[in-house]
Amino acid sequence: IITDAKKRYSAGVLKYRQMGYWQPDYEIKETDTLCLFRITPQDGVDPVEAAAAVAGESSTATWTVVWTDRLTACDSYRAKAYKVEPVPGRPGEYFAWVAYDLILFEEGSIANMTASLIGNVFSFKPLKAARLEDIRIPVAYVKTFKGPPTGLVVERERLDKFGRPLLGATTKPKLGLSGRNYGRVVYEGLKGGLDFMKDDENINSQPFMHWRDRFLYVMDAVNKASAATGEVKGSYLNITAGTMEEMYRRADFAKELGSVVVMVDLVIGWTAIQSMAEWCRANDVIMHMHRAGHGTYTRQKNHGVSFRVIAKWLRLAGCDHLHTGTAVGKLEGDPMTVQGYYNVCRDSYTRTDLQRGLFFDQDWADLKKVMPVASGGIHAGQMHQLIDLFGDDVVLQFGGGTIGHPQGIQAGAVANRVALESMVKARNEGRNILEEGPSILKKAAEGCSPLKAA
Ligand code: CAP
Ligand code: MG
Repeated sequence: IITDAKKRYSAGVLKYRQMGYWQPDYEIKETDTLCLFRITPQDGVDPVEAAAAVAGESSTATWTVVWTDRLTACDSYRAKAYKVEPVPGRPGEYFAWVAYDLILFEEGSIANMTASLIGNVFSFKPLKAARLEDIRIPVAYVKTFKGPPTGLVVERERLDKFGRPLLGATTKPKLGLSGRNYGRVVYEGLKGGLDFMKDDENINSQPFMHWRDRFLYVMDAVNKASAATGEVKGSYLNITAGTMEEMYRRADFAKELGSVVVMVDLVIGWTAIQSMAEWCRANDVIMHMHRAGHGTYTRQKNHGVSFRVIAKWLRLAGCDHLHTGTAVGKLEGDPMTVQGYYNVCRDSYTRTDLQRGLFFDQDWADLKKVMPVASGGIHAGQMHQLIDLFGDDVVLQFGGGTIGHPQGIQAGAVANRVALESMVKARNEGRNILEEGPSILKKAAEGCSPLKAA
């Protein structure tokens, strides 16, 4: 069947490259959106024709020329593939660069941009596989998005916490706790020294715990822990639900209870994300983004969408915290590539850096910065590696690495806070924490039995 399908592929009346979608001498405009696709053409399909087909199908083309083309300013509306190169060390794969005119996208709409860029093209017959590796969004288009509702600078001011990473933990087990027991976990974690606790991605309003109970018990725990420690604390209340109406209802209740933060999952979709960001902007609430589902786009190296592109879209759409990977925990990730994602979240201007997977300069045009979140199988013993990799502007989140502590949840939180503060102190004294990390932790553990046990 596959062989037949390949045979049946034909560009139609004219090849895409002849229709103007291949322009190797194209002069890039400052206002163009630039995309880098990794394409794997079907056997026998010329890579340049495949690149032109991607440009065509993600902008104006269909499989044949149409009379109505002549009724538009078709030349500027066509996206232009302007460069194709083999991917080093990956036979059969090519990088294809494509430029899109500003007029092709609606202002302030990720849904519209993605309907073109990752719409039909990913199931297009001339390609075995396609991956959107990187994107340059022009300043003119960036300025049509409102970006993070709070941003990391204002978040630190509101929390009154500076000069160190923030600490968090995901309440575990993921599902099954009653409201009262759940609230107890939140209290213990925050009282022990964490800044944030967090709902898991799949906790919404199941029979064992209705969402209102979760919110009530969690906020009771947050208030008690704040009073006991004198610190601003929060717990990301997951407001993900089946409809926008229900999400707004949950967000309003979180705000009414005094929560500083709400959380949504990536799976709610781009328009829902932009709407919730709008709500957070209007209500001065931090928006935590859990990237649940991203692996379906990002994991395969030859097909899908890179996380650096998703992170760029999310910064435009507006979130304050974003799960960005750890490179050292239970989930896959290469340290250099992951650092590239952090740059996308935190830079004012992201420079091209091929080692970190960044193919374009990106001017963020003063859009607020996103606080990245490192999470997934990390623990106090990796504190030196985490601080070395990510610096201070990050939330380090230890779920199992807090709630699995042998002496209890509060002890787990104490161990993480002491490990963090001793490592930040050592770094500020100019010590090489990557080399000395384990001995710094052992020394700190002499005065802290929870850290010793951890
Ligand atoms: C972490 C976590 C997070 C993942 C998400 C989990 O728990 O709650 O959902 O970290 O991954 O369910 O696995 P642990 P990412 O701390 O106990 O591992 O941050 O990469 O999106
Ligand atoms: Mg989780």
